[in-house]
Amino acid sequence: MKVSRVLYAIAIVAISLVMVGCSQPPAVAPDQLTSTVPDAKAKKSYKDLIVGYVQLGAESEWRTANTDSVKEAATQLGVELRFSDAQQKQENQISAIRALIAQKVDVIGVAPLVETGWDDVFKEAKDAGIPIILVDRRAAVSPDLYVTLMGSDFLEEGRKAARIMAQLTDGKANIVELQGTQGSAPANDRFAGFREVLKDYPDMKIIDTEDGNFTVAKGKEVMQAFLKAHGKDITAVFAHNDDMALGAIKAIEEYGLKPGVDIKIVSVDAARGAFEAMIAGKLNATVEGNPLLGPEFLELALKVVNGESVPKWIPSKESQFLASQGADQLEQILSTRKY
Ligand code: GYE
Repeated sequence: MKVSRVLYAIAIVAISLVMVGCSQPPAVAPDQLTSTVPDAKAKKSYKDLIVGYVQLGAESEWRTANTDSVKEAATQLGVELRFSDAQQKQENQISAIRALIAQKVDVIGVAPLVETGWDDVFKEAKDAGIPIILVDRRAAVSPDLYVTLMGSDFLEEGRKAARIMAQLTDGKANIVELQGTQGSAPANDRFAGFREVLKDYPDMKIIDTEDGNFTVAKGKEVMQAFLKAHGKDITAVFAHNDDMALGAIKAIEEYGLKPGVDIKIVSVDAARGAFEAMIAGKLNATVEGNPLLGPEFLELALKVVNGESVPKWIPSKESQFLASQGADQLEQILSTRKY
């Protein structure tokens, strides 16, 4: 039959192709493959990467979410991560970077505590051929001392907070400000961005401002001092992060006033504690800052180590949340969030 003859022919061709495949040597022996392409340096994969991450501390919910994100991403991708926590001390960050240089890691991620004071140690990394990736916070160094910065637009966060505050107070407020760690990029920029917008609102006045170091404890302590000095004159609080706002909420309650009602409060980060406070009506709004940078940081690290070009700044995509959205909606949003 014609069909069986065709099938027979196909089978013969297939068998002979397989036999040719088995008996023929490969066109190029495996060990010759690289030498035929003279300057093709073997690309690294995640499994070959050794990455240092010089975290600045564990001062806030945002920070611990950032740490978890980097650690989880490293485990998932099989990257060897050398992590250190500097406990909010720049000298600890500097010695951690030096140790990583000595260990000859492939790349170092740094979340700089403050903006200044990095030139020497970043230069040491550069001289050792180890790229620096700035994660989250900026450092005031010459652009050739780091490959890229990934993180938020802190200036815009300050502006957003001021616009929300203007709406909440109809453009009339006596504001006290809880600043983040003195000299840090987010504190410097949130301070400046907030004031930039306030120029358009002559009846919104900053009556006091103090460093609250981005922590609940310091936020509470500074707010207590503000209340002692200004009492009921205070109508609004701008906290550079949620943790300080949570501390301020406690101080206001202890003082006998209603946070979120008697005193309007706007903060930055949009971490879990802030959502809970908004749902309870004690915080009026939070501007989002995304700490979940781990996967993208490691993707960048791999690209950089493999010589691929990357943008000098990779801004985070961020939103804002208001207590006026209502508890139901906020609860629903919170259930989808990791931090
Ligand atoms: O807002 C704060 C943290 O650098 C964006 O640091 C980060 C800030 C964040 O301590 O909660």
